[in-house]
Amino acid sequence: VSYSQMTYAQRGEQHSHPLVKQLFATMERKKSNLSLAADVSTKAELLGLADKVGPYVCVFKTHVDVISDFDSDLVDQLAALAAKHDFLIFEDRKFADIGNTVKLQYGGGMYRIADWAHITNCHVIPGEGIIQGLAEVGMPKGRGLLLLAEMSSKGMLATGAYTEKNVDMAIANEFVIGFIGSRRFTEERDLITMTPGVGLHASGDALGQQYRTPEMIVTENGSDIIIVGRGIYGAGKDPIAEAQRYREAGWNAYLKRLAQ
Ligand code: BMP
Repeated sequence: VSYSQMTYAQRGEQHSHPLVKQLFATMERKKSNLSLAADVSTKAELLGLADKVGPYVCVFKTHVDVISDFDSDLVDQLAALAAKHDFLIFEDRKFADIGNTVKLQYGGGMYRIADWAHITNCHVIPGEGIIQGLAEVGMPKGRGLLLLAEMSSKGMLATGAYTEKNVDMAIANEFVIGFIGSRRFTEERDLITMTPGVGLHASGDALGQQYRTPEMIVTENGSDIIIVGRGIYGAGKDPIAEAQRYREAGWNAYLKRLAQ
């Protein structure tokens, strides 16, 4: 039986990676396969969004390098909100350098990402050394890595043999817990997929983003988690109401998949 036919709870019980076990348990507890892409530019906005939308998401996705007043208190407060609302933190860093450099970028600098982000991600353009470098920092801390097997934007180049290479590298490296992409990629090791570019209405933006619905992504394509940003907090929206709506849409798409 395919993992896409199993419940998140069942998959959590049999998964070998403690972080993924925790993720699936959280998803089941909160009945949420929704991740918020919190692309706001100040500390106050980020923490405000985490406190409001936190109850409805399993993963809170950040781009810390767009926060104009970043400081270490921000990550302390974000960690406290993660405990309060029961979600994991994913820093969408998209590392893309040689192993030695990404080790420095992941563990150090002003962001110290490995100290607070449960999940991060990378491009495999540099070859397998990037995964090994990140693993040296993240594995001892119990973190997990996603590979960008595909992207959501128009004209993206991660296709065909490149995507397949991502899958091979993910299977071979214990630190990898899954992919960013539009679908389930493999039945090996129950590697998860998280999908950005999800929207109930909009078809895209002026800079190449393309949106698909939760049903296309979760029911038809077998992805595990939908990532939604502007659909929830965009101009004129009520973030709590939209988060509830996307949570329900994502969960119903999952229930529909199980019933197929
Ligand atoms: P929005 O729903 O507002 O379009 O935001 C999508 C989020 O997902 C952004 O944070 C973006 O950086 C991220 N993302 C994406 O859109 N496509 C990808 O292929 C990979 C991403 O990380």
